[in-house]
Amino acid sequence: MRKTVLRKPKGFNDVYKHKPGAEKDRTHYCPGCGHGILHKLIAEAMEDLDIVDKTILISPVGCSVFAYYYFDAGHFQAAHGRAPAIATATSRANPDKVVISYQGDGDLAAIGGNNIIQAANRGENIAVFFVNNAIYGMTGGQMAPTTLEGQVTTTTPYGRNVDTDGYPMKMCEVISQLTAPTYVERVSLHDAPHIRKTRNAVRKALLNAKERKGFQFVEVLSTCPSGWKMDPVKSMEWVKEKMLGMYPLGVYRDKGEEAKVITRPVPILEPGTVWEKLGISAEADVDFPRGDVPDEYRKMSIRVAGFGGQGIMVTGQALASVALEYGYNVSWLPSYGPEMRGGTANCSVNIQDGTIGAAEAVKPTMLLAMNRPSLEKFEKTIVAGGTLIYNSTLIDIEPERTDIKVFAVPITGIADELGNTRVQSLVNVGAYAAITGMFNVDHVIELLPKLFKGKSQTIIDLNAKAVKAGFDYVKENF
Ligand SMILES: Cc1ncc(C[n+]2csc(CCOP(=O)(O)OP(=O)(O)O)c2C)c(N)n1
Repeated sequence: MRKTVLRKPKGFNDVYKHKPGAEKDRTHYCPGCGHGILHKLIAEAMEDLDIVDKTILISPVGCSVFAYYYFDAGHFQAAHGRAPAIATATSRANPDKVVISYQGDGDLAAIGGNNIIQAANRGENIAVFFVNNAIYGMTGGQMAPTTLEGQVTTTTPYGRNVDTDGYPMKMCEVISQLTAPTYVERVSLHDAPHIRKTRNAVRKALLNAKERKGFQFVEVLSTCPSGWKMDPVKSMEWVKEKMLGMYPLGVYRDKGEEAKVITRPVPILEPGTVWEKLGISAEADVDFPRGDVPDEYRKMSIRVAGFGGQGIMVTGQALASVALEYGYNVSWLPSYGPEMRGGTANCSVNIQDGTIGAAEAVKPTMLLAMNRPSLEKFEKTIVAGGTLIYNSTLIDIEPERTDIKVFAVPITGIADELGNTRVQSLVNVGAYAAITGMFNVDHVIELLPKLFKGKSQTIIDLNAKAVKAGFDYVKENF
């Protein structure tokens, strides 16, 4: 006797545990939304094509931003419209993987319009699922490039006027003008027979992607009952009655048997290859022997924060540059507030022996807080057992955490005593060297001409004093 087993396809997680309130075994999509249907078709195909362990999904900005809650795949979340660029890098660096770029019409055809065209034109080995619901769903129903003529949205309250707003954009037609794409089809989710056709298109695109047969583009006409302000049944009818006329279904490109397997050299970012070609030496110029660094300071993820003009970025660059000379892997990532001067600024620095995963110090092992707002903002992010260095000249409150090591160093005061507030950065480096044991203070001073290349000897000497003063303060007081 045949037995029907109802279960989730293996391409989905059993429990959506990344989702807040994970015990609720359902998605965040509105009733009648097409995203859920397409998700299911993709998840089933992943299982049937045996690519669950090979799939990396790039989720966009839009209602499907949380696609990573559901799929049992690798994930990247891209900035708005940038999924094709992230997918390109992911696919090129991982030629054995199946890379999916999942995008809405605002994401793909508006802000990401150029991204998708360039990726298509390069014939990247990616499968793009383009959900065309003729509206910006997530942000409350604004006009999208695909909005129909006359369609009322929150930004076209009198209906889309093609004279002022342009014409609905037909992405399958646009993409299929290019030479490289392998497979381009438009399908729809408005009833069961068309969902079956969509199922086939999804499978074809993923099979081609699995075989590395270039660029796959499936446009899926979909519903947005919330954005369209219609019930789900009416929404299905609306797709059929209104959208199909503007967006004819069918295959726009299928290279079929002629589709070639596309292989590209995998970029290798090893010292001596790309570095050499770029004329950058990956080797440290000065070979500094490392001192005894306690275990807790061997894998540093540092947030340096303060206001603009406090030498925040220079501190971070100096820490990273000195560490490089000791043969550590380093990264430096600046983050500026929107203001030009006097605004907040912070940077993340990683200093480690192993591979650096994320450049941003989301949970730093050390915070160097130069002003009060920075302390208030970032103190809670320090990992338990981590270290806080704060500028006690300007910060007049006590840190709250009791599970971290705290060093109150009057950084601005020390710099002022040397006659120039601007040397705070190197006071920081000196204090850092004393606390962590990671740098020898003489080595740091030896490196100053390189760090301040082109600057006068007076400036170099002043910064040497700053390093020493920061170092000595910590050694004498802690
Ligand atoms: C750089 C940037 N600009 C604008 C936004 C606001 N925003 C979020 S989602 C969205 C539109 C999404 O629409 P669509 O791609 O059609 O996806 P849907 O929500 O309909 O699935 C916009 C404009 C943003 N998050 N980032």
